[in-house]
Order: sequence, then C-alpha cells, then structure tokens
Amino acid sequence: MVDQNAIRESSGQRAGARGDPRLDWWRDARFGMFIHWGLYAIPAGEWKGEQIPGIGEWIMHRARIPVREYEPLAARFNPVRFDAAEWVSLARRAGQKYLIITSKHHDGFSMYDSKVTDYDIVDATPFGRDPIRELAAECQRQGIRLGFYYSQTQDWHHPDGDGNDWDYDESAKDFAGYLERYVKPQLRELLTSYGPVSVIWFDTPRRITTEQSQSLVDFVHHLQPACLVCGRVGNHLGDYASTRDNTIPADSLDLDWETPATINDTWGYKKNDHHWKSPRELIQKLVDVVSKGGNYLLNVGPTAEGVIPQPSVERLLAVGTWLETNGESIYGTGAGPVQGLHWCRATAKPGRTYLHVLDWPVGGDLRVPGLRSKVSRAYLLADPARGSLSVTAEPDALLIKGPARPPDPDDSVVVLESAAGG
Ligand code: JFZ
Repeated sequence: MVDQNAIRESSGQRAGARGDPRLDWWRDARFGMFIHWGLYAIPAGEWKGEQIPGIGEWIMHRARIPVREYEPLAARFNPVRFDAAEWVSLARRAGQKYLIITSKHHDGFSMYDSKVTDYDIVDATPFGRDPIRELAAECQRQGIRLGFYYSQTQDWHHPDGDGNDWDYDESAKDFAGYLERYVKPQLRELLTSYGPVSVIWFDTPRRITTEQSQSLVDFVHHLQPACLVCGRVGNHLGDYASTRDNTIPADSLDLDWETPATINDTWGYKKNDHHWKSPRELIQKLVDVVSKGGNYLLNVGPTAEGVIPQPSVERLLAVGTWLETNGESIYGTGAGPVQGLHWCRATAKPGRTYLHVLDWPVGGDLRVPGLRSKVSRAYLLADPARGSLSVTAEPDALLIKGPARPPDPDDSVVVLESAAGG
C-alpha cells in the first residue's frame, strides 16, 4: 500500500516498474547531493531589514518582492569563492553518487548560460562564468552523476510563469506558451550543452496538465533517453516518485522513490538558520530511507560568495566517514526483510541482509523477529576480520549475540549471510 501521505507525486506510469534498467545506477546510488543556489543567497532570509520567515529561496514570494526590486540582485551576484572541484569533491567524500543543482528555481533566474534569456548568471552578473558548465566538467572528472533541478511551472520573473500575482495578472497568463517558448528551449539547452544529464528534477507542478507533464517527460527522454525525470513533473508521471520535502514514508514502498531533505530548515542559504541536524540524525535518516527502498537527496545551500556552509560540510563528511565503513549496506541495497522495529532497520541485496542497529541493546543480545531466511553466518560489517557471531533460531526470533558495546555509536551494521546464498 503506497503511503500516499508521503508520496506527493508518485510516478504512476512507472510505479512498481522495478525492471526499468535506466534506473539501475539510481538504485545503486541511494545517496545524492542537492544544491539550491541562486540570487536568493544574497538576501539570505532578510529583506529591507526584516527577517523573512520560511525557506530562503522563497524570499521573493514570501516578501512579495516586485520583479523590478529583485532583478538588481543579479548585478550584485559575484560568487568569487565558487570552486566546482571543491563542491564535487565534497559530494564524493560524503558518499553522494549524484549531484542535482538548481538550474532555474521559482525566482526565474537561470544559473547557467542561457540563450533564451539574458536573466542568467553569465549575462546579468559580474561573475560572468557558467557554474553549471564547471560543475559538469568536474562531475565527469570525479565520476559523479549530474542532474538539474528545473522549476517548470512556477516562475516569478516571467510574465507567463506561475506564481507571481503581485506583478502580474494570473488570469492573463499564457502558461502553455511559456512551456513551449521558454521551458522547452531551456531544457533543450540543458540537455544538449552540458554532456550526459542523469536527472531532470522538476518541481511544484501546480497548474500543469497531464498532457503538459507528459509532453515534458517525452521531451526530456527524446533529447537524452537515459535521463531520469523526477515525479514532480506532475500528474503521477516521471521515472520515480518524490516524497514531500523531508518526509520519510512510514512503511517500505515497492516503487522507485526519493526523499529530498535539508540539513537545516532551508534549501537556499539563510544566514540565520542554524537549526542543523546532527550527523547521527542524518545517518539514521539515510538508513531509514534506504531500508524502505528509497533514495536520500540531501541538500546544501551555498552562500552568495559560492561557499557551502561549514556546518553542512562537517555533517556531510561525517556521513561519508560512516559510509566508508558501512557503504556496502547502503549502495545497491533495497528494503530489507525486517520492518517496523524502532531500534533496527534492514537493507538487503541478494544473499545478504544488513541489520542496522540504531539503538544497541545492553549486553549485545540482538533478538530480531520476522526473519524467515536461513542464516548461514553473521558478522559485524565494521569488523575487518569478519569474525562470526553466534546465531540461534528461537521460536519467534533470531538471537544474534553481539559485543556488549556497539561498534558504531550511530548505526552498527550486522551482516546476515543467507544459507541459500540467494
Ligand atoms: C519545493 C520548492 O518550492 C522548494 O523551494 C524546494 O526547491 C523544494 C525541494 O521543493 O518545495 C516543496 C515541494 C513539495 C512539497 C513541499 C515543498 N510537498 O510535497 O509538500
């Protein structure tokens, strides 16, 4: 039963279509980096001396900033400390296998060199460089897959985009014309000028019709057949489903799905958002998502100077350190056979179940209910010697005798090898 509360735009056409080989890399990857970067990093949550509530990239909407007042931010955008190699290296060290960056968010500003508009980072800013091109080259060099976030419906700058009712009359908009004469030409630029694109991450479908969503899916697949389309293209279409922000389903889901998540409470940089999740929380959320068959897309919001906030860097490196030891229990795994326990999650791949013990029991005796497959061997993934642990089948549980102290303070992984080997 799909947890509808969690899945906002489940991709109906492919829900359960687990056999699609185009998603093989994506199911192996399990963990990606999201980057929300744009003009909104300049105000960083403050406008005319007032703190604007909500997520940072929505400041134009929340403060109903007129286009004529928001546009001049472009002339101030000069991220001289931007370093594509540094950003991609951080993703790699964090264990994130794909990177999705905002090419155009709802504010309508293009963070790449677009020929469709001059309202873009090369033509409208003193920076004058194309960071997407630099990131594309670095991702190729460092072996990280690259995707683009693209707001296909909301565009608070364009008179025919959705969402700006303070400068424009919503009822007078030609949204169909916007899609054909603005969105598709920009998607063509993104899908023909930057090499292989692994994902187009559409967002907030809102007024878009099923035909229009399908037209965008077909357009992307025509230009790059291997490129995945996120379910937020709308109308239950797309190659995989997207949960609500920062939402993890209660149960495992038998379809391809992804949770987009923040490390603090905002996607775009806000100077006063210091509500950072701990490394423990992030590791356990990653494990929770993967144990239910999903991918975790964890966001960073770089500053207007082009710097990823240090608290984000520290947390991502901590997750990466955990993955250095335990990555085998995440990458290429799916939902495990043990579900619904508060102290433990399970991921699995053929022949192996990985028990993620989030709350190690006093004394080290692990009683795991509901395990049907015969276990030939058990050992700690963190143990280089892979010394066998004692395993006893009790009437309604498997008893695994682990060490008194947990090998890892946040998530200790016990590997169960199946007797069948399959
Ligand atoms: C959207 C954007 O509006 C936001 O700025 C950010 O890019 C985020 C990743 O996506 O925000 C959403 C989208 C969907 C839901 C909530 C916020 N939802 O499904 O509840």
